[in-house]
Amino acid sequence: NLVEQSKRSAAFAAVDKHVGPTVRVLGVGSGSTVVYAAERLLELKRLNKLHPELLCVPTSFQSKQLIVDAGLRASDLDDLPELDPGSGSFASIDVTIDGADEVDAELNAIKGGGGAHLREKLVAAASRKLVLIADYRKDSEVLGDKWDKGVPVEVSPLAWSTIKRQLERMVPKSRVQGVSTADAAAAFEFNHPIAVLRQAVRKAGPVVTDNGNFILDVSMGKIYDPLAVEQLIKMVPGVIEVGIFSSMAAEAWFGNEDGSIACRY
Ligand code: DER
Repeated sequence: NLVEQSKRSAAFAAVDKHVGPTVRVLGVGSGSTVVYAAERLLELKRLNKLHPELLCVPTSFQSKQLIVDAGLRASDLDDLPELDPGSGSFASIDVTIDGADEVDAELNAIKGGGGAHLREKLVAAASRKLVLIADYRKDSEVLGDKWDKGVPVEVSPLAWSTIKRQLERMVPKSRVQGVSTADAAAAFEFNHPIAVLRQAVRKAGPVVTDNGNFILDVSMGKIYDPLAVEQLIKMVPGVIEVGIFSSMAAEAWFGNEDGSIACRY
């Protein structure tokens, strides 16, 4: 169908552009779009177009399965040396290819629809370059405009209901140094965010992430200042990671409805 075809087009284009014989360490994201990236990696491997010693860094149990099923070698993030010792960068991964739930005009992204955003952000942060791949439904101007399931927030199960209450009291106009609240711009749309504990479908009770935590999906409408919101949420005690990736992606590849491919960078 159109959506799956557009995921596949974006995934193939991004892998072909970024994963060649010189890539030694590749971060592999999670979700359904990355499945097509793994399909392309398997093809390239068969064509001997990959580095013979290519190491792939997973971002979830699912991602690890994709790597193994593609006949590639998986490595843990903390087993890897830094690529450019002595430089400003601490990167240990050449490039990471990952999906997204929504990408705005400045390449900020909402991630975590698949519940993998903690390890995805760790791997992305350790990468020289993060490349997002998505179907046309994710191609947006402002976060929260197309993705209406809220911002995924991984939280400690110990205090999830307290954290829920705190997140629902977040104020759109947080006081900016020296600027009165009245003049501060709104960081997000809703006056009263709604935080919902993500329930599992094929298991009774809440979703438990690969890391043993819960997820609160926080609906706050349009997100005008992703970095401010990411910081605001991250400061709440017990929040482990926020599914807002502010200014982390270098490129985003979208499969369009008409079969064409667009790359935002
Ligand atoms: O959970 C995640 O972060 C995934 O990357 C998600 O954002 C994209 O999943 P999809 O490719 O199945 O839409």
